[in-house]
Amino acid sequence: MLKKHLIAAVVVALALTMTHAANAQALIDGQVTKVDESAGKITLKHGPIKKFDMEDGMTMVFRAADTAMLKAVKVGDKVKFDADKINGQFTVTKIQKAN
Ligand SMILES: [Cu+2]
Repeated sequence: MLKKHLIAAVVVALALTMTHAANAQALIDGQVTKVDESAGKITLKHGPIKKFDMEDGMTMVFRAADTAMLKAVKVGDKVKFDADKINGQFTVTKIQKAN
């Protein structure tokens, strides 16, 4: 009984750790080159994004999932971000300043 619980706890802890690591790895390196708050868009120079078949880095415009994101960053900031294709548009779903 006790052993069973212990194993369950270890499995949960391991799963949480793996989820956390996967999330951290999913973030893409980028640098802000333009912010257009009124249009809800941000231009990012980014590294490779495998899920979009972008093997090389490039500079491109993304829609911001939430305009509040655009207030948190400024031109020149190095960032880590995540993006998804939403309604056919590349959309930043998460962005944070890189250290
Ligand atoms: Cu791109």
